[in-house]
Amino acid sequence: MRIESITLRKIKMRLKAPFETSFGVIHDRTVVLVELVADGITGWSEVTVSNGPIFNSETVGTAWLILREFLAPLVLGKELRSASEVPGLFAAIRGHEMARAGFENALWDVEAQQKNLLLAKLLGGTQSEIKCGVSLGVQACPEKLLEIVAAELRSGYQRIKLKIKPGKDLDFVRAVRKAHPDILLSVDANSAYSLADMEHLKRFDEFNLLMMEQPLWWDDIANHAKLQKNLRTPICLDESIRHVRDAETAIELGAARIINIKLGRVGGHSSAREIQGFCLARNIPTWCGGMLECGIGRAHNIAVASLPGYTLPGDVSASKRYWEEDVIDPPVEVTPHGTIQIPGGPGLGYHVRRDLIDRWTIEKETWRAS
Ligand code: OSB
Ligand code: MG
Repeated sequence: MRIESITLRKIKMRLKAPFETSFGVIHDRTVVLVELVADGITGWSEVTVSNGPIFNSETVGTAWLILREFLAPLVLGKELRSASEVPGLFAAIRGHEMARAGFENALWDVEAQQKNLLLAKLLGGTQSEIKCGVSLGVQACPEKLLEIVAAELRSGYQRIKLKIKPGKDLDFVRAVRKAHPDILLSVDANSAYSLADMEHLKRFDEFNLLMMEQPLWWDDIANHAKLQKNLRTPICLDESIRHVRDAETAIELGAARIINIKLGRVGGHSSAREIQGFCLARNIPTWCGGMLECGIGRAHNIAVASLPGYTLPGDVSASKRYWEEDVIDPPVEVTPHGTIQIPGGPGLGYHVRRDLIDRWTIEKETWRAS
């Protein structure tokens, strides 16, 4: 595959409802999209950065800069046999996983189309449908949260994850557990606690949670190991896992019993596959996380979650939970039993709606191979 051109754009998309986490409230997303052309075939991907450095250190602005100044020159005009060669081209670049994933993942879409294969199949996917859960933002009061939980369970979702933060935690989780004694229930703190909160965090053990996601510092693995020794609830790491070596450290130290794999956070499909393979070999359950993606990122996530070892319901859910209108056709839909069917091929398996993307584009830049 010869990489002929790359177009980067920003599109503005407003969420149907604001999403509150311990790091703040998100009302809309500036979605960075990559459109990459190789051998006349167009591949798409989404750069899953937030507007500010609130989840990890990347932002819309840093991703754009790194993609333009450092990554684009390394791929433009290059002749590659497979998208799996992209991480090698980027080997000298430190960090900026979400930016790197942007180019690599778009090339995976091209490669799948060129081989007339569904991306899920090209990556080694074996499941015909994936299990879906929902991630619910922090709510004003437990009563409001209970209403939302009931509605999501009626839609069929197989696991409920509650965002928590100090002051909005035990009472909310207790109310949901009391109303639904048997559901798969988890919490995600997005690094809102410290080791000084050990006694407080131990109180979550009474709720029989599937997991507690990233309670401590975003960039810390060792202290999660100290916490896990004192908790019955399994810890799942999200923010702290950037590559397979982090997953290895976490598992060897006993810092996590479950790993959340996010395609952008780990730098793309090759890295996600390494982590998946590593966890599978060690019987560590994994699941696919989400970053409030538009349809393009969502389609990539669906492909990822079809691989072996993604045994727990993930955060990949229906387009209509986030957007009035999505940039893919059909939008992502969830079955009444809480799954997403893996689409037919080739490539992402969804049609990309360029008309909508063009209409919503607020900034665009194209680079061509000389
Ligand atoms: O920690 O998983 C997270 C959204 C934005 C940033 C971080 C996280 C999340 C979610 C939502 O939990 C997942 C989704 O519905 O896409
Ligand atoms: Mg998380």
